[in-house]
Amino acid sequence: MKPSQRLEEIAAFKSAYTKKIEEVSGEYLSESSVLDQYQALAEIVMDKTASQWAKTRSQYDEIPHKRVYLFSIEFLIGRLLKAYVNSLDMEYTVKTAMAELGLDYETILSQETDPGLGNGGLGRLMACFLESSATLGFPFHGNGIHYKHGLFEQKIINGEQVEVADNWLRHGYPFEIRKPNESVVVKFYGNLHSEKVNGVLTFVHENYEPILAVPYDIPIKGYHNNTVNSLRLWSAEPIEEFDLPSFNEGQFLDAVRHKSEAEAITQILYPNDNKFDGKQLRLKQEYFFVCAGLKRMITRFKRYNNNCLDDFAEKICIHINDTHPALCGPEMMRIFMDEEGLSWDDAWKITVNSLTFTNHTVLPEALEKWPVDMMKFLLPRIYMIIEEINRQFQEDLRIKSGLNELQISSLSIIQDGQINMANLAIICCHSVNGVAALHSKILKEETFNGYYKLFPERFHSVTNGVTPRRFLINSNTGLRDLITESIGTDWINNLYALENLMNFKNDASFVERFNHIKLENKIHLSNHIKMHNHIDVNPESIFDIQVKRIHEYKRQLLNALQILHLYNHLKANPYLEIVPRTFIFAGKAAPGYYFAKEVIKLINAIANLVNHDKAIRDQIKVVFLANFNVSLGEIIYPAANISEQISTAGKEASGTGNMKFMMNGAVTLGTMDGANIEIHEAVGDDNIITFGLSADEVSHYQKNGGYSSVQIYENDERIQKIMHQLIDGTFGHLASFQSIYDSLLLYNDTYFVLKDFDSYANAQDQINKLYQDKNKWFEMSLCNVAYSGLFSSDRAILEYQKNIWKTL
Ligand code: NBG
Repeated sequence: MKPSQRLEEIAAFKSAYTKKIEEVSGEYLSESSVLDQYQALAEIVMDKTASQWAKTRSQYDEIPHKRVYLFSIEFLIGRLLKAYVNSLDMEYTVKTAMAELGLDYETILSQETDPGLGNGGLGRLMACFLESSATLGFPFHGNGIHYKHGLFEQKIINGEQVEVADNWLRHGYPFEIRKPNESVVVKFYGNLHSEKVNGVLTFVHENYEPILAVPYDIPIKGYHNNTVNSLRLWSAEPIEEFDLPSFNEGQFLDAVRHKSEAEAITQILYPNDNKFDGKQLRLKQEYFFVCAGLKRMITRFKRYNNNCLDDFAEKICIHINDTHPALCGPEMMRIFMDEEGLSWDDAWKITVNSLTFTNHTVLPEALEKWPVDMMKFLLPRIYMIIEEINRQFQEDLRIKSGLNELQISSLSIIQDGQINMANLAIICCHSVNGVAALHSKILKEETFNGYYKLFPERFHSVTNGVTPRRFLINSNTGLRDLITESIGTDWINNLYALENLMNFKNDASFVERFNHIKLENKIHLSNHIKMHNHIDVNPESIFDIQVKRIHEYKRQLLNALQILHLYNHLKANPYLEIVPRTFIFAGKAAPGYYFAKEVIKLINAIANLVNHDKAIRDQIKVVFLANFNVSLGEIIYPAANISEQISTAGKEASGTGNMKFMMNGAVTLGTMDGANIEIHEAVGDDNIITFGLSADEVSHYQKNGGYSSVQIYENDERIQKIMHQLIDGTFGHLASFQSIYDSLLLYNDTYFVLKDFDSYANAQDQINKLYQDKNKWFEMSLCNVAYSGLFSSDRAILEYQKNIWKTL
């Protein structure tokens, strides 16, 4: 763009913006609040996006292309305003205009609440997939739940987690459009009776409780293109606001009861990650959005396909994100048979051919199993269909597979009075995939081995990815500009092009700028820490960071115990010089997960001990940042030197935080688990630090025994000392960590924390040495950026398109 055009654009924006402020607030700019300024910018951006949205819709209709509908119970989209501004290519204009108007752009952006409509990696991955698909110009739409309250806000009070309700809609949400005319009725409870209609046996659902599902659509804008896809979130409402007959009788409470029971369905997001919570309300949520999403989509399909469903599976793919939407299988059967009059066999063919499924965990406690009685009571027709799917599946095995009855029943959807949702998903879908190579291997060889032997062709692997637009381009602008000045702009849509950065590894001015950018990002995070935690940290120290949900298998405990050991070591050697280190943690624990909350408490207790001990001479600092969410992540990833990815091998399906850190030049300190294995392959031995048991070793111990944590304890004085400190009053007479002590020694350390302690401590020593060689460290950091191409969600989406959805 010519400079004169730019000037014109900025002037036009300024005048449109000042006018918009008056429209949204009834005030002149000079009198407006920051919230008004935010709302005005949001509206301008939304207007521009919405006109592209309409255009995208009509283009998709003109050139029919197979569409993918993604069903997920979580979409962790993060703040959208900056993402829209940048993807509309308005960043320069808006920033300059704001500055000229005397406004602070960052403060305006910070008015947006971070919609917490997900717990962690699973929900965030779906948001990355939406962004990448729109950027690739591919018709891919999300279906989920419009939770009134997202994931709780975490406060740390006296070193402990306190949960506060997250009211993200408090000021309204400018990026959604309510579509009441596209509402759907969802039916719960009731009973069935069968009757012959035109000679065909038909099931009629009676005495059900109807709930209205109302959609809210959020535009998903592609980066620097004209594609806008949709994320549709369903909200539960009563069919009628008031039950008038009850109201007339003066039974006011009865009248509002129905309203609040209906709304309860989409009131809260269950705050669990990698843990199944078998509450009936959760099952209601699962059926609610599956039923509403499918109904709308099938209605639309018929409208554009002469009411004919024949080539549904050629034109539509429905992707099930983990098992929460697995009722898509039986619900499609219900719609096709009961509403569209198809035979079982025809309905089944379309269902299986259009459904695909991704598994995201092998932890047994996370795999969903619903009690038969609950399903039967809440969803009588769906239960009937599940039984029939299972009966036919088993019948087929008897005829074709040569398996004995015991083997057949081990593959049953219904076992011990429970419905196994993963089994249901595998049987109803023509594709099943894991999210990193090791995870997919474990699915095939262990978790789903019985099914793998039956349907080897169904099993695939797609390593996760993350969007470089949010996690590098928009959040690390210093590095973005350096990269673009060095290698041009190709990398934005083809992240593999980052490899060209290796040509600059000996370029002194590049090296200096690269290091300087990291330092600036660390200063930025230090300021955040100072403001929120009132702790002074040294930006020149190694920023060693572990941010993710707090979970035993992720082993924040291993990190914490190592810090305690390092503290003991420094106390015992007062003249020892190490490279100063700042250990940073963030992450939420599920409110009911006692052990995880104890770990948060321990980290804060260690922070309190270490940060105030003058004898340590500020060589180490420990910080726990409250309320980890997407926006905080965007400040943290660019500032990291070390990315802690230290799960017990075999337990972390993939991890995606590891990729966000890597893209921003952090070096992974990790076990050979999840996508760490692919990161290791991409950067080579010299640019990652690995340690600990392998997944095979862990699995061997789990199957055959032979591990004794007490034995490790008895042979390691460092471990004896830290174990005693957990219970001997080191952290004050009120703070004792007996449950952590017991889990490690009395219950033999399920997650192999003590077993891996020695190799982890050695790895930390190695980092201390490596970091002292400034050139070496720079090269390691650069390699991580340069070889992060594989971890773009663009690559992941292209693989899904080619191998799973068959849209390429
Ligand atoms: C999580 C895994 C992560 C993985 C994400 C996205 C669940 C059930 N699974 O390892 O724990 O990166 O899914 O695939 O939340």
